[in-house]
Amino acid sequence: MKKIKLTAILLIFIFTIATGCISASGKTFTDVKPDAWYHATVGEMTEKGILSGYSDGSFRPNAPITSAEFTAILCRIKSVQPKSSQTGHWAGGYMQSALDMGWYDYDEIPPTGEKYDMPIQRQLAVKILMKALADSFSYDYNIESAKIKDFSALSGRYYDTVLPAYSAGIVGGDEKGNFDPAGSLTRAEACTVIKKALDKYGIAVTDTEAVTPAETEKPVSYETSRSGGISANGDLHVEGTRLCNEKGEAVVLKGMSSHGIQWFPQFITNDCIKAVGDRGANVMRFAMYTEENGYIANNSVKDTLINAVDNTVKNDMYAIIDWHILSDGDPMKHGDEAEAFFREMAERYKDTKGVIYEICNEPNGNITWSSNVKPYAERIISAIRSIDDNALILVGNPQWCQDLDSVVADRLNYDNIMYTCHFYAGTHTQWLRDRVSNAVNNGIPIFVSEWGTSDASGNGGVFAEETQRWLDFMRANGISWCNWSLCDKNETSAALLPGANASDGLSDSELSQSGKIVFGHMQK
Ligand code: IDC
Repeated sequence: MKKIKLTAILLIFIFTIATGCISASGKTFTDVKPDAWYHATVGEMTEKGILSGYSDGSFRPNAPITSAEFTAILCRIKSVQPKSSQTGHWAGGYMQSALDMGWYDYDEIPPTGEKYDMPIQRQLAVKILMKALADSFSYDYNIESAKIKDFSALSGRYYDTVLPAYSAGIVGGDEKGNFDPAGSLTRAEACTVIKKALDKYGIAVTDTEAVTPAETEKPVSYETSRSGGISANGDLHVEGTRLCNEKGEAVVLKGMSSHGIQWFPQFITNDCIKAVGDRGANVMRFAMYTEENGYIANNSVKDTLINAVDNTVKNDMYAIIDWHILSDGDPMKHGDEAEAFFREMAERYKDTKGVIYEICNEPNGNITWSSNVKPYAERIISAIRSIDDNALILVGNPQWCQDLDSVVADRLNYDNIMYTCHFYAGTHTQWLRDRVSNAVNNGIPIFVSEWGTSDASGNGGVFAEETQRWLDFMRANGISWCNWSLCDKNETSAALLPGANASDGLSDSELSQSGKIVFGHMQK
């Protein structure tokens, strides 16, 4: 009985793979189903090489297209040559050419490059599309404007391109008749409007080089600037025991650690990260558990992590990628997986400022620094550094990051390394602060990448007095920190009360007792 059931499930699964994902052209994308409205168009556009899918086999039809992607596609269709550009951005040359040809104006996408990777507004996309491809701009104002239910939202500077596009049937509204001029354009919608314009103006695309997501996946650039953020400090490095910015000035990072991202992805959305930044944090740490249904059993948490890191950088905050070993405390256990993972992350973020690697959360159990953690660290650090030679890397140590004495006795032979100390105020007191002082006095740079106001279980307390001693100590020593944890779990270390909703910011009434203390110290 069991066998039959399993076979049936397997058959359904194989059937879905075989039929569910093939686009009209024969290109396969895991997320473009035959019954999707954009199925044929995406197939045709990718077959023609106008744009392509992602290396993981997806097309991400509902993801917004950026200014750089959309403009570069049209440049390539028109065989426009890229001009020289100072931005260092992959599409900088195309953006300059398009600007010079008047496809868009200086203020719409400033040539500094900082907005190239932001989603393009629909009204601007249609303007660029029409300037690039249209041979006629005729329209009747009364007829076309009446078609657009939210016409009042359309900026006047786009009338002479959006209204002709309506007239030519290249764009239409949504089911309610709205155009949503300031909204973003999805990749599937971009395919559709480009195809309609090509058909309408009889443009044959023969030899286009596709805009590949490999070009567009990196680097991420920030959209907001915060004091203490990446735009102010740039890439960080270590001088002596201090963390320093690009100018060599000492900096301190303060912020939140996520809880396990396999359990609480709702608190690492863009809105939530922004809310944390708006409360004064300049760093976010993402705890990607290896065990407990984390990365080893469920690789897809990596996508959640990447999304969160990208959003953190866009919010002008530093991002720590935490390989969160815990219930299995020997970092060597998943050394192969760790190395492959960190190589991938380093490739992805080598040109992005502000990404920090924490290679083993908390080694623990029957292991030692010199025989387990140090060799693991040497392996992972050299892998990351072979790709990004100045990446800032945080390294854990045995006894849940309290065995600093072993580090003092046998430190790693690399620059730009910080060693982590983790404390929970109800469990770890003056004796651990003494170890930190001893380490610092011996030239060991310390980063408190995780600490809690509770006891070591994540619950109990809040231990406000001991927390205050630790905060004063870290402040006096210029030690950077991340607090455990940004979630609404019913445990005292959680910064948010059960049911908190971060999509509209974080109000005082949503902060737990711990959250109030922690956020109260972000800017001090
Ligand atoms: C705790 C969480 C708790 C979860 C447990 C096991 O707060 O909800 O059930 O992990 O996954 C650490 C770890 C961190 C712990 C935290 C509190 O890095 O994962 O989170 N802690 O126990 N080290 C010391 C304490």
